[in-house]
Amino acid sequence: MPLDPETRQQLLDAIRQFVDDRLIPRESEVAEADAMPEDIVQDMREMGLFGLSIAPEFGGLGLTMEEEALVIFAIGRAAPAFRSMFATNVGIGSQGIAIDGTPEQKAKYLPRLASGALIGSFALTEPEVGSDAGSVRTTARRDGDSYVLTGTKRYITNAPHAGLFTVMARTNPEVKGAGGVSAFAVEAGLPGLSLGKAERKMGQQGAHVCDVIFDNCRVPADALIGGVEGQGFKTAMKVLDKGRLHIAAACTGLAERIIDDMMAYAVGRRQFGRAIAEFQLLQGLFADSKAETLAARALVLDAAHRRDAGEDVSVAASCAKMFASEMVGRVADRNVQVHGGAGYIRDYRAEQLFRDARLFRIYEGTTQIQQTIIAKAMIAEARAAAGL
Ligand code: COS
Repeated sequence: MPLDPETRQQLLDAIRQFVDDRLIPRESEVAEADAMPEDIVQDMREMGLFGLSIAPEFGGLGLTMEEEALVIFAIGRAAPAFRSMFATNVGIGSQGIAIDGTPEQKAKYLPRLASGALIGSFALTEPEVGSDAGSVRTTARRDGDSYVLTGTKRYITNAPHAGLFTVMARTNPEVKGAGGVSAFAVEAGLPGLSLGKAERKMGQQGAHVCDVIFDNCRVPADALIGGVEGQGFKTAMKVLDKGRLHIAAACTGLAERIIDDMMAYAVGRRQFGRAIAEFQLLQGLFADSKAETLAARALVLDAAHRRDAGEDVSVAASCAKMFASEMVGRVADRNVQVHGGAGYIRDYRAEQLFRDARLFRIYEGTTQIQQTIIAKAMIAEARAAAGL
Protein backbone atom coordinates (compact mmCIF):
# COMPACT_ATOMS: atom_id res chain seq x y z
CA MET A 1 0.00 0.00 0.00
CA PRO A 2 1.53 3.34 -0.97
CA LEU A 3 1.94 5.93 1.76
CA ASP A 4 -0.48 8.83 1.72
CA PRO A 5 1.13 11.91 0.13
CA GLU A 6 1.56 13.76 3.42
CA THR A 7 3.28 10.86 5.22
CA ARG A 8 5.48 10.28 2.18
CA GLN A 9 6.56 13.93 2.14
CA GLN A 10 7.28 13.85 5.89
CA LEU A 11 9.42 10.74 5.46
CA LEU A 12 11.40 12.27 2.59
CA ASP A 13 11.86 15.57 4.45
CA ALA A 14 13.09 13.72 7.56
CA ILE A 15 15.57 11.74 5.48
CA ARG A 16 16.87 14.81 3.65
CA GLN A 17 17.41 16.53 6.97
CA PHE A 18 19.12 13.45 8.40
CA VAL A 19 21.45 13.34 5.40
CA ASP A 20 22.30 17.06 5.57
CA ASP A 21 22.56 17.39 9.36
CA ARG A 22 23.90 14.01 10.47
CA LEU A 23 25.50 12.09 7.60
CA ILE A 24 27.30 14.50 5.26
CA PRO A 25 29.08 16.31 8.14
CA ARG A 26 30.49 12.98 9.34
CA GLU A 27 31.72 11.61 6.01
CA SER A 28 35.39 12.33 6.75
CA GLU A 29 35.19 10.81 10.21
CA VAL A 30 33.67 7.59 8.84
CA ALA A 31 36.14 7.40 5.96
CA GLU A 32 39.16 8.03 8.20
CA ALA A 33 38.10 5.58 10.91
CA ASP A 34 36.70 3.02 8.43
CA ALA A 35 33.91 2.52 10.96
CA MET A 36 30.25 3.44 11.24
CA PRO A 37 29.50 5.33 14.48
CA GLU A 38 26.98 3.53 16.66
CA ASP A 39 24.91 6.68 17.24
CA ILE A 40 24.36 6.96 13.47
CA VAL A 41 23.34 3.31 13.26
CA GLN A 42 20.93 3.86 16.13
CA ASP A 43 19.41 6.87 14.34
CA MET A 44 18.98 4.68 11.24
CA ARG A 45 17.16 2.07 13.34
CA GLU A 46 14.88 4.69 14.86
CA MET A 47 14.04 6.12 11.45
CA GLY A 48 13.04 2.68 10.21
CA LEU A 49 15.71 2.61 7.50
CA PHE A 50 16.54 -1.06 8.06
CA GLY A 51 12.92 -1.98 7.37
CA LEU A 52 12.14 0.22 4.37
CA SER A 53 11.07 -2.67 2.15
CA ILE A 54 9.81 -5.15 4.79
CA ALA A 55 6.04 -5.46 5.15
CA PRO A 56 4.37 -3.59 8.03
CA GLU A 57 3.06 -6.90 9.46
CA PHE A 58 6.72 -7.70 10.19
CA GLY A 59 7.51 -4.25 11.57
CA GLY A 60 8.87 -2.63 8.40
CA LEU A 61 7.68 0.46 6.54
CA GLY A 62 6.53 -1.65 3.58
CA LEU A 63 7.44 0.97 1.01
CA THR A 64 6.56 0.46 -2.62
CA MET A 65 9.53 0.27 -4.98
CA GLU A 66 8.81 3.81 -6.15
CA GLU A 67 8.83 5.07 -2.56
CA GLU A 68 11.99 3.12 -1.81
CA ALA A 69 13.63 4.71 -4.85
CA LEU A 70 12.68 8.20 -3.64
CA VAL A 71 14.13 7.45 -0.20
CA ILE A 72 17.32 6.07 -1.73
CA PHE A 73 17.69 9.10 -4.03
CA ALA A 74 17.74 11.15 -0.81
CA ILE A 75 20.04 8.86 1.20
CA GLY A 76 22.27 8.37 -1.83
CA ARG A 77 23.40 11.98 -1.45
CA ALA A 78 25.58 10.96 1.49
CA ALA A 79 28.76 8.93 1.04
CA PRO A 80 27.66 5.41 -0.01
CA ALA A 81 29.03 3.70 3.13
CA PHE A 82 26.10 5.10 5.11
CA ARG A 83 23.52 3.49 2.83
CA SER A 84 25.46 0.26 2.83
CA MET A 85 25.01 -0.06 6.60
CA PHE A 86 21.26 -0.66 6.37
CA ALA A 87 20.81 -1.49 2.69
CA THR A 88 21.55 -5.20 2.88
CA ASN A 89 18.56 -5.44 5.24
CA VAL A 90 16.43 -3.54 2.72
CA GLY A 91 17.58 -5.57 -0.26
CA ILE A 92 19.80 -8.57 -0.77
CA GLY A 93 20.00 -9.55 2.93
CA SER A 94 16.24 -9.76 3.54
CA GLN A 95 14.50 -10.18 0.22
CA GLY A 96 15.31 -13.86 -0.27
CA ILE A 97 13.23 -14.55 2.82
CA ALA A 98 10.65 -11.82 2.09
CA ILE A 99 10.05 -13.05 -1.49
CA ASP A 100 10.49 -16.81 -1.22
CA GLY A 101 10.65 -17.64 2.50
CA THR A 102 8.16 -19.86 4.32
CA PRO A 103 5.72 -18.14 6.71
CA GLU A 104 7.83 -19.45 9.62
CA GLN A 105 11.06 -18.04 8.14
CA LYS A 106 9.42 -14.66 7.60
CA ALA A 107 8.04 -14.56 11.14
CA LYS A 108 11.37 -15.65 12.59
CA TYR A 109 13.66 -13.19 10.82
CA LEU A 110 11.87 -10.28 9.16
CA PRO A 111 10.90 -8.40 12.36
CA ARG A 112 14.51 -8.31 13.57
CA LEU A 113 15.80 -7.41 10.11
CA ALA A 114 13.23 -4.60 9.93
CA SER A 115 14.24 -3.16 13.29
CA GLY A 116 17.95 -3.43 12.55
CA ALA A 117 18.47 -5.73 15.56
CA LEU A 118 19.78 -8.28 13.07
CA ILE A 119 21.97 -7.49 10.06
CA GLY A 120 21.35 -9.61 6.96
CA SER A 121 24.00 -10.44 4.36
CA PHE A 122 23.78 -12.09 0.94
CA ALA A 123 26.31 -14.83 0.32
CA LEU A 124 26.37 -15.71 -3.39
CA THR A 125 29.83 -14.79 -4.72
CA GLU A 126 32.70 -17.26 -4.27
CA PRO A 127 36.41 -17.26 -5.13
CA GLU A 128 35.64 -19.01 -8.44
CA VAL A 129 32.06 -17.80 -8.90
CA GLY A 130 31.25 -14.17 -9.56
CA SER A 131 29.31 -13.28 -12.69
CA ASP A 132 28.60 -16.95 -13.38
CA ALA A 133 26.31 -17.20 -10.39
CA GLY A 134 24.78 -20.50 -11.50
CA SER A 135 28.09 -22.29 -10.94
CA VAL A 136 28.05 -22.07 -7.13
CA ARG A 137 30.52 -24.55 -5.65
CA THR A 138 29.62 -24.32 -1.97
CA THR A 139 27.82 -27.54 -1.16
CA ALA A 140 24.91 -28.27 1.17
CA ARG A 141 24.68 -32.01 1.86
CA ARG A 142 21.50 -33.29 3.41
CA ASP A 143 22.15 -35.30 6.57
CA GLY A 144 19.08 -36.28 8.57
CA ASP A 145 17.37 -33.15 9.85
CA SER A 146 20.25 -30.95 8.78
CA TYR A 147 22.24 -29.70 5.83
CA VAL A 148 26.01 -29.59 6.08
CA LEU A 149 27.52 -26.59 4.29
CA THR A 150 31.09 -26.46 2.97
CA GLY A 151 32.64 -23.73 0.87
CA THR A 152 33.84 -20.13 0.85
CA LYS A 153 31.84 -17.02 0.03
CA ARG A 154 33.79 -13.95 -1.04
CA TYR A 155 33.40 -10.14 -0.79
CA ILE A 156 30.27 -10.44 1.32
CA THR A 157 28.99 -6.96 2.20
CA ASN A 158 28.24 -6.45 5.89
CA ALA A 159 29.42 -9.97 6.75
CA PRO A 160 31.46 -8.71 9.75
CA HIS A 161 28.22 -7.32 11.24
CA ALA A 162 25.78 -9.96 10.03
CA GLY A 163 23.64 -12.12 12.26
CA LEU A 164 22.01 -13.83 9.28
CA PHE A 165 23.28 -14.91 5.87
CA THR A 166 21.27 -15.83 2.79
CA VAL A 167 23.59 -18.50 1.44
CA MET A 168 23.43 -20.02 -2.03
CA ALA A 169 24.75 -23.59 -1.97
CA ARG A 170 24.55 -26.60 -4.23
CA THR A 171 22.22 -29.27 -2.85
CA ASN A 172 22.34 -31.41 -5.97
CA PRO A 173 25.89 -32.11 -7.17
CA GLU A 174 24.47 -33.99 -10.18
CA VAL A 175 23.01 -30.74 -11.53
CA LYS A 176 25.96 -28.52 -12.45
CA GLY A 177 24.07 -25.32 -13.30
CA ALA A 178 21.53 -23.06 -11.67
CA GLY A 179 18.99 -25.84 -11.03
CA GLY A 180 21.22 -27.53 -8.42
CA VAL A 181 21.43 -24.44 -6.20
CA SER A 182 19.36 -23.83 -3.06
CA ALA A 183 19.16 -20.85 -0.73
CA PHE A 184 19.56 -21.09 3.04
CA ALA A 185 18.99 -18.71 5.93
CA VAL A 186 22.07 -19.32 8.05
CA GLU A 187 22.58 -17.73 11.43
CA ALA A 188 25.99 -16.37 12.36
CA GLY A 189 27.80 -18.05 15.22
CA LEU A 190 27.13 -21.64 14.19
CA PRO A 191 30.02 -24.08 14.61
CA GLY A 192 31.85 -24.39 11.30
CA LEU A 193 31.01 -20.83 10.19
CA SER A 194 33.86 -18.35 10.32
CA LEU A 195 34.77 -15.00 8.80
CA GLY A 196 37.86 -13.94 6.88
CA LYS A 197 39.65 -10.70 7.62
CA ALA A 198 37.96 -7.47 6.59
CA GLU A 199 39.16 -6.49 3.10
CA ARG A 200 40.93 -3.17 2.49
CA LYS A 201 38.93 -1.53 -0.25
CA MET A 202 39.43 1.24 -2.82
CA GLY A 203 36.54 3.27 -1.39
CA GLN A 204 33.38 3.20 0.70
CA GLN A 205 35.37 3.07 3.93
CA GLY A 206 32.98 2.42 6.81
CA ALA A 207 31.27 -0.37 4.86
CA HIS A 208 32.82 -3.75 5.47
CA VAL A 209 33.36 -6.81 3.32
CA CYS A 210 34.95 -10.18 4.08
CA ASP A 211 34.91 -13.90 3.29
CA VAL A 212 32.39 -16.18 4.94
CA ILE A 213 33.78 -19.68 5.33
CA PHE A 214 31.68 -22.81 5.87
CA ASP A 215 33.57 -25.84 7.09
CA ASN A 216 31.10 -28.67 7.63
CA CYS A 217 28.70 -26.14 9.08
CA ARG A 218 25.52 -27.91 10.15
CA VAL A 219 22.29 -25.94 9.69
CA PRO A 220 18.79 -27.18 10.47
CA ALA A 221 16.84 -28.46 7.45
CA ASP A 222 14.22 -25.75 7.98
CA ALA A 223 16.87 -23.16 7.06
CA LEU A 224 16.20 -24.05 3.40
CA ILE A 225 14.50 -20.90 2.09
CA GLY A 226 11.00 -21.71 0.89
CA GLY A 227 11.48 -25.33 1.94
CA VAL A 228 12.20 -26.38 -1.65
CA GLU A 229 15.57 -27.45 -3.05
CA GLY A 230 16.78 -26.20 -6.42
CA GLN A 231 15.11 -22.79 -6.24
CA GLY A 232 18.06 -20.85 -4.81
CA PHE A 233 19.36 -19.40 -8.07
CA LYS A 234 15.92 -18.08 -8.98
CA THR A 235 15.55 -16.61 -5.50
CA ALA A 236 18.92 -14.88 -5.96
CA MET A 237 17.87 -13.48 -9.36
CA LYS A 238 14.59 -12.13 -7.98
CA VAL A 239 16.48 -10.52 -5.12
CA LEU A 240 18.95 -8.99 -7.57
CA ASP A 241 16.20 -7.62 -9.83
CA LYS A 242 15.04 -5.52 -6.92
CA GLY A 243 18.56 -4.87 -5.66
CA ARG A 244 19.68 -3.50 -9.02
CA LEU A 245 16.90 -0.94 -9.02
CA HIS A 246 17.90 0.08 -5.52
CA ILE A 247 21.53 0.47 -6.60
CA ALA A 248 20.44 2.55 -9.60
CA ALA A 249 18.57 4.85 -7.22
CA ALA A 250 21.65 5.13 -5.00
CA CYS A 251 23.78 6.07 -8.03
CA THR A 252 21.27 8.74 -9.03
CA GLY A 253 21.19 10.26 -5.54
CA LEU A 254 24.98 10.32 -5.42
CA ALA A 255 25.19 11.97 -8.85
CA GLU A 256 22.76 14.68 -7.71
CA ARG A 257 24.95 15.34 -4.69
CA ILE A 258 28.14 15.41 -6.74
CA ILE A 259 26.60 17.91 -9.14
CA ASP A 260 25.79 20.20 -6.20
CA ASP A 261 29.40 19.92 -5.00
CA MET A 262 30.68 20.54 -8.52
CA MET A 263 28.56 23.65 -9.01
CA ALA A 264 29.39 25.05 -5.57
CA TYR A 265 33.08 24.73 -6.38
CA ALA A 266 32.72 26.08 -9.92
CA VAL A 267 30.91 29.27 -8.92
CA GLY A 268 33.37 29.92 -6.06
CA ARG A 269 36.69 29.13 -7.73
CA ARG A 270 38.13 31.94 -9.85
CA GLN A 271 40.68 31.73 -12.66
CA PHE A 272 41.56 34.28 -15.36
CA GLY A 273 39.61 36.81 -13.28
CA ARG A 274 36.31 34.94 -13.48
CA ALA A 275 34.44 32.12 -11.76
CA ILE A 276 35.42 28.92 -13.55
CA ALA A 277 31.68 28.19 -13.99
CA GLU A 278 31.73 30.84 -16.72
CA PHE A 279 34.01 28.82 -18.98
CA GLN A 280 32.04 27.05 -21.66
CA LEU A 281 34.24 23.96 -21.74
CA LEU A 282 33.28 23.33 -18.11
CA GLN A 283 29.66 24.15 -18.82
CA GLY A 284 29.57 21.14 -21.13
CA LEU A 285 30.54 18.96 -18.16
CA PHE A 286 27.80 20.50 -16.01
CA ALA A 287 25.10 20.08 -18.63
CA ASP A 288 26.02 16.49 -19.50
CA SER A 289 25.99 15.62 -15.80
CA LYS A 290 22.59 17.19 -15.27
CA ALA A 291 20.94 15.58 -18.29
CA GLU A 292 22.36 12.15 -17.54
CA THR A 293 21.28 12.32 -13.89
CA LEU A 294 17.76 13.31 -14.87
CA ALA A 295 17.70 10.43 -17.35
CA ALA A 296 18.77 7.97 -14.64
CA ARG A 297 16.12 9.30 -12.29
CA ALA A 298 13.43 8.84 -14.92
CA LEU A 299 14.66 5.34 -15.75
CA VAL A 300 14.63 4.29 -12.09
CA LEU A 301 11.18 5.71 -11.41
CA ASP A 302 9.72 4.15 -14.53
CA ALA A 303 11.09 0.70 -13.67
CA ALA A 304 10.04 1.07 -10.02
CA HIS A 305 6.55 2.05 -11.06
CA ARG A 306 6.31 -0.94 -13.34
CA ARG A 307 7.58 -3.30 -10.65
CA ASP A 308 4.92 -1.94 -8.30
CA ALA A 309 2.33 -2.70 -11.00
CA GLY A 310 3.47 -6.32 -11.00
CA GLU A 311 5.46 -6.31 -14.24
CA ASP A 312 8.64 -8.34 -14.73
CA VAL A 313 11.33 -5.66 -14.53
CA SER A 314 14.40 -7.83 -14.89
CA VAL A 315 15.49 -6.04 -18.09
CA ALA A 316 14.39 -2.60 -16.89
CA ALA A 317 16.32 -3.09 -13.62
CA SER A 318 19.44 -4.11 -15.55
CA CYS A 319 19.06 -1.08 -17.84
CA ALA A 320 18.66 1.23 -14.85
CA LYS A 321 21.60 -0.31 -12.97
CA MET A 322 23.87 -0.24 -16.01
CA PHE A 323 23.02 3.32 -17.01
CA ALA A 324 22.98 4.86 -13.53
CA SER A 325 26.20 3.22 -12.33
CA GLU A 326 28.09 4.18 -15.48
CA MET A 327 26.56 7.66 -15.30
CA VAL A 328 27.64 8.31 -11.70
CA GLY A 329 31.14 7.21 -12.65
CA ARG A 330 31.24 9.86 -15.37
CA VAL A 331 29.77 12.53 -13.09
CA ALA A 332 32.25 11.72 -10.30
CA ASP A 333 35.09 11.90 -12.82
CA ARG A 334 33.91 15.26 -14.21
CA ASN A 335 33.71 16.57 -10.65
CA VAL A 336 37.37 15.71 -10.09
CA GLN A 337 38.16 17.50 -13.36
CA VAL A 338 36.23 20.63 -12.38
CA HIS A 339 38.07 20.65 -9.03
CA GLY A 340 41.42 20.49 -10.85
CA GLY A 341 44.34 19.80 -8.51
CA ALA A 342 41.99 19.99 -5.51
CA GLY A 343 40.06 17.09 -6.99
CA TYR A 344 43.04 14.82 -6.44
CA ILE A 345 43.52 15.80 -2.81
CA ARG A 346 42.09 13.74 0.03
CA ASP A 347 40.71 16.74 1.95
CA TYR A 348 38.16 17.42 -0.78
CA ARG A 349 35.13 15.16 -1.17
CA ALA A 350 35.61 14.90 -4.94
CA GLU A 351 38.42 12.38 -4.56
CA GLN A 352 36.55 10.23 -2.03
CA LEU A 353 33.29 10.16 -3.98
CA PHE A 354 35.18 9.26 -7.17
CA ARG A 355 36.59 6.18 -5.43
CA ASP A 356 33.29 5.39 -3.70
CA ALA A 357 31.32 5.51 -6.96
CA ARG A 358 33.57 2.97 -8.68
CA LEU A 359 32.00 0.02 -6.90
CA PHE A 360 28.54 0.63 -8.33
CA ARG A 361 29.63 -0.64 -11.75
CA ILE A 362 30.74 -3.92 -10.21
CA TYR A 363 28.54 -5.26 -7.43
CA GLU A 364 25.04 -6.73 -7.84
CA GLY A 365 26.12 -7.60 -11.37
CA THR A 366 28.78 -5.86 -13.43
CA THR A 367 27.88 -3.59 -16.35
CA GLN A 368 28.85 -6.45 -18.66
CA ILE A 369 26.41 -8.81 -16.92
CA GLN A 370 23.64 -6.22 -17.21
CA GLN A 371 24.44 -5.94 -20.92
CA THR A 372 24.14 -9.70 -21.40
CA ILE A 373 20.81 -9.82 -19.51
CA ILE A 374 19.41 -6.98 -21.64
CA ALA A 375 20.71 -8.34 -24.93
CA LYS A 376 19.56 -11.91 -24.20
CA ALA A 377 16.00 -10.67 -23.65
CA MET A 378 16.13 -8.55 -26.81
CA ILE A 379 17.31 -11.50 -28.89
CA ALA A 380 14.61 -13.77 -27.44
CA GLU A 381 11.98 -11.15 -28.23
CA ALA A 382 13.26 -10.71 -31.79
CA ARG A 383 13.35 -14.48 -32.34
CA ALA A 384 9.79 -14.82 -31.03
CA ALA A 385 8.65 -11.96 -33.28
CA ALA A 386 10.31 -13.66 -36.25
CA GLY A 387 8.80 -17.02 -35.33
CA LEU A 388 12.28 -18.57 -34.96
N1 COS B 1 13.98 -13.88 -12.04
C1 COS B 1 13.54 -15.15 -11.90
N2 COS B 1 14.12 -16.22 -12.51
C2 COS B 1 15.20 -15.96 -13.27
C3 COS B 1 15.71 -14.67 -13.45
C4 COS B 1 15.07 -13.60 -12.80
N3 COS B 1 15.50 -12.35 -12.94
N4 COS B 1 16.80 -14.73 -14.26
C5 COS B 1 16.95 -16.01 -14.59
N5 COS B 1 15.98 -16.75 -13.99
C6 COS B 1 15.77 -18.20 -14.13
C7 COS B 1 15.67 -18.57 -15.60
O1 COS B 1 14.34 -18.41 -16.06
C8 COS B 1 16.11 -20.01 -15.61
O2 COS B 1 15.04 -20.80 -15.20
P1 COS B 1 14.73 -22.24 -15.90
O3 COS B 1 15.97 -23.07 -15.65
O4 COS B 1 13.53 -22.74 -15.17
O5 COS B 1 14.52 -21.95 -17.34
C9 COS B 1 17.18 -20.04 -14.51
O6 COS B 1 16.91 -18.92 -13.66
C10 COS B 1 18.59 -19.95 -15.08
O7 COS B 1 18.64 -18.76 -15.85
P2 COS B 1 19.77 -18.47 -16.92
O8 COS B 1 19.91 -19.66 -17.82
O9 COS B 1 19.50 -17.14 -17.53
O10 COS B 1 21.07 -18.40 -16.00
P3 COS B 1 22.58 -18.15 -16.38
O11 COS B 1 23.39 -19.17 -15.69
O12 COS B 1 22.73 -17.98 -17.87
O13 COS B 1 22.92 -16.76 -15.63
C11 COS B 1 23.14 -14.43 -15.30
C12 COS B 1 22.34 -15.62 -15.90
C13 COS B 1 24.51 -14.28 -15.93
C14 COS B 1 22.29 -13.24 -15.64
C15 COS B 1 23.26 -14.58 -13.77
O14 COS B 1 24.17 -15.61 -13.45
C16 COS B 1 23.69 -13.30 -13.09
O15 COS B 1 22.87 -12.42 -12.80
N6 COS B 1 25.00 -13.18 -12.77
C17 COS B 1 25.51 -12.06 -12.00
C18 COS B 1 25.44 -12.36 -10.55
C19 COS B 1 25.65 -11.13 -9.73
O16 COS B 1 24.96 -10.15 -9.87
N7 COS B 1 26.64 -11.21 -8.86
C20 COS B 1 26.95 -10.12 -8.03
C21 COS B 1 27.15 -10.57 -6.65
S1 COS B 1 25.71 -10.68 -5.74
S2 COS B 1 25.77 -8.97 -4.79
